[in-house]
Amino acid sequence: MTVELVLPGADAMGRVFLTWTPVQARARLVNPSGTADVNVTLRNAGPGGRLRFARTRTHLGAPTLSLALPVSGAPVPFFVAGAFGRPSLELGDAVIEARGAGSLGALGSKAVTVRIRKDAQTLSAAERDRFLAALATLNGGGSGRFRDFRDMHVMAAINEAHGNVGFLPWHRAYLLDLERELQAIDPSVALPYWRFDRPGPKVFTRRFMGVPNSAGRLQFTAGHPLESWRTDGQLGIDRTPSFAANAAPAGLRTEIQTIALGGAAPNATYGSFDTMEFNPHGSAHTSFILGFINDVGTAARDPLFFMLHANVDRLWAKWQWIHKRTNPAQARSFAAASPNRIGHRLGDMMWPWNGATSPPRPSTAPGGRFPASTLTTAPGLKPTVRSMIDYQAVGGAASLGFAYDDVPFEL
Ligand SMILES: [Cu+2]
Repeated sequence: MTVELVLPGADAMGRVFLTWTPVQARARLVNPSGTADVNVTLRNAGPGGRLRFARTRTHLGAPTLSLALPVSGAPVPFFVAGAFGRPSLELGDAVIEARGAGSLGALGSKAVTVRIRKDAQTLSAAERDRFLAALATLNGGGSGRFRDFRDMHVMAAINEAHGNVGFLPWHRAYLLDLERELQAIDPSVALPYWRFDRPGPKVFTRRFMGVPNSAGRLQFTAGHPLESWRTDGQLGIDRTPSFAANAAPAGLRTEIQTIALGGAAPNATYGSFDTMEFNPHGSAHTSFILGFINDVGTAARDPLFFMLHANVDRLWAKWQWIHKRTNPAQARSFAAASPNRIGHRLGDMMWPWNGATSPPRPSTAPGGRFPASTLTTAPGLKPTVRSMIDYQAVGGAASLGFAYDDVPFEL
């Protein structure tokens, strides 16, 4: 007699990835012995990531859950989510075990991965190196698919993504597109974020994001995956911080100050919060003396740009959680585009994923449609601004399949 545990969203190799958002799974008896129902307890048995279980869709799951499994083999539904604060370090290091009473012992298990975007400063060496290797593969020495991401973030596209209310949703989609490409290379990878209001002594090293030489060209340890990084036909990355290695950039709003931009509860408003596009976001971009990252037209040549934007997105996510601003139908969760610009209104499909190439859109749409994920049906091939708002599916639709290490799922 065994217990089969089935979770949704398995990839072609049967691997399952979770975030903090609960998903409905099911357990059932296979080849039951005897004629009575069997009581089992679901529990954590993995060495790394931790899980929470519940009978209903809630953020209040518990580390164990008792289920009575019918002898008929009928499946019993339950909910499972990553346990906030305990993400995976390695693929499949979170294990659900179904245990019967007494001598029955373990009757079934399922390994899953709690895949979460983490503070780059806290990554294990293995996590850091897998991220760098996946980035380098995507770049392919200048001839890989990274070129599309470079081409999406150019001056010709500035109005699609900047200077208006769609700034945060557009960059959320852009990061998720990149993250899905990285995960197609190595499914253990989640995009790390650079917490630019704090020192990053483990980030600005030759092992991770590089240290500039006197000409402002980044230097890495020998054999580092980014040694072969090439964009726009040019080998290497130009970036010289204006801040000391053990300090944060000066003049940036802290996380608390950034979140306060939206105003106080209960009236906190997206239309005020999104002024964070200038400080801290813009200020973080210009906290380098020399660097691709200083300028909209060249920023995407620098891998750090994506970690900078992951932090911008995390700040939005945190503001959304603190003020419960995840419902796009609620006025304070978003704001009217001003000026009324296409691509920035809730129902607008975003370039380049919509393929639009006639004015006022740019004349090219690099990268094609938005990549699918086995994890979730969202956001679809042509994401709208609206589809980026409830990324954790607090409202119950499909999540976007990512989460941050310090922003829980809460109903
Ligand atoms: Cu941008």
